[in-house]
Amino acid sequence: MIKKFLDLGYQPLANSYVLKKNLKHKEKNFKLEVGFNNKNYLVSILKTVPKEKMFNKDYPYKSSESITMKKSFRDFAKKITNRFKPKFVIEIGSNDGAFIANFNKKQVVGVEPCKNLAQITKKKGYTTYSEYWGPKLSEKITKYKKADLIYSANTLSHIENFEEIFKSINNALSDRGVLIIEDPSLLKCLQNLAYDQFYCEHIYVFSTLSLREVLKNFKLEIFDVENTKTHGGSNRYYIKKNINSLYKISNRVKIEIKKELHFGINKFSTYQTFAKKVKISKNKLLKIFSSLSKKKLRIVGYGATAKSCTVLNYCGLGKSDIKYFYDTTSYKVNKYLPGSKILIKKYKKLTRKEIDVVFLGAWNFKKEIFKKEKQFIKSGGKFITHVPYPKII
Ligand code: JHZ
Repeated sequence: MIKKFLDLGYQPLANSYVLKKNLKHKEKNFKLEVGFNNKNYLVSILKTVPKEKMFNKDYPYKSSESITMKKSFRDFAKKITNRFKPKFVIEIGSNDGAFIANFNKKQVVGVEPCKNLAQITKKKGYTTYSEYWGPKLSEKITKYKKADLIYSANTLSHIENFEEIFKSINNALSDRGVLIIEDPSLLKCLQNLAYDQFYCEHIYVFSTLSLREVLKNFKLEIFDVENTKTHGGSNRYYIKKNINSLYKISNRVKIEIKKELHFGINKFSTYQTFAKKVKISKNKLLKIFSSLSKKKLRIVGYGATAKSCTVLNYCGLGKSDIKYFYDTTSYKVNKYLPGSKILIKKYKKLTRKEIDVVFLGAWNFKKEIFKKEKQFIKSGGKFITHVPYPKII
């Protein structure tokens, strides 16, 4: 049974940035509630939005916007090439190609339903299917040759129907093949009080425990797991078919599940505590904004993320709190954040001439951003973050 534990209010679609001419139009909102399933330990949002409304030709998010992400994909591609020596690789959710760019064009196929993104890798000569992953597509791609490596980062947690995902993966993967998936870690999300990991696109936030339960239904099993720093703390799961005896189940899987159980990831009370702390976090963040506004400080945002949408709309922060956001993504520039309708400006190096305090929408890139904005920090510029608790840095 799925039991609700968190109510983040009515929210617009997180990646639907608003054009100036549509500012007066009423946006479609949906109720963002999060629940826990005590049978398979899955944490999911309760009301989902049709995929066509979210993942289409206007999808704004590009993985290559960050140096950190590009490097992380490059290093990882090298690592798995050495470890598994794959001959045929499929990436589900290839975005703008940050991962597949590291492979030979004949060796890799991308799947990317957002046509604007698929176009980028197609133009570079990479075979890219601009369709939703599912049984038909998996059969089409692997009719003559099964994949010995399937990779999917920040995508499978965005697909509601497990039959669609994992049955198709089982069909597309060779018996000795490996599936590697990477998604935000539920344990990290709970520990960091990162409630902004919940929005329309993140249907699930997986734990090792819950993913292991789900995979059982599809004759798949996790044989290794790694914690990564991306997106505020993610897990990279190495998965194989049950019948594949090439890989032994690593002790790391046991250790990770032990860690999760120790935190209480299998208990509803853990999520009730989390929800209480989220409310406290909201109040603290509002207090910080109100004290800064009394001092008449100039506050802007940095990184108009999907996560920011949840925070701003849940906390009721708007134009009077944050003058504008900076973002490097050209598609987002000169549009407005959904719900809060804060303007997004083309990124410019931060200077004290214009700005006193910066709200870190892309808190997951804090290190990269602080490195870039050394001068601003040196000259007394400050940042506000809400993760793991609201504070001024
Ligand atoms: P970032 C998206 O979430 C949506 P978001 C999606 N659902 C998901 O799961 C994750 O990505 C993977 C900008 N930026 O990665 C670029 C700067 O302006 O936290 C991006 O717009 N300057 C698929 O949106 C945003 O911040 C910088 O220096 O929460 C980062 O978005 C850097 C580093 C980033 O994902």
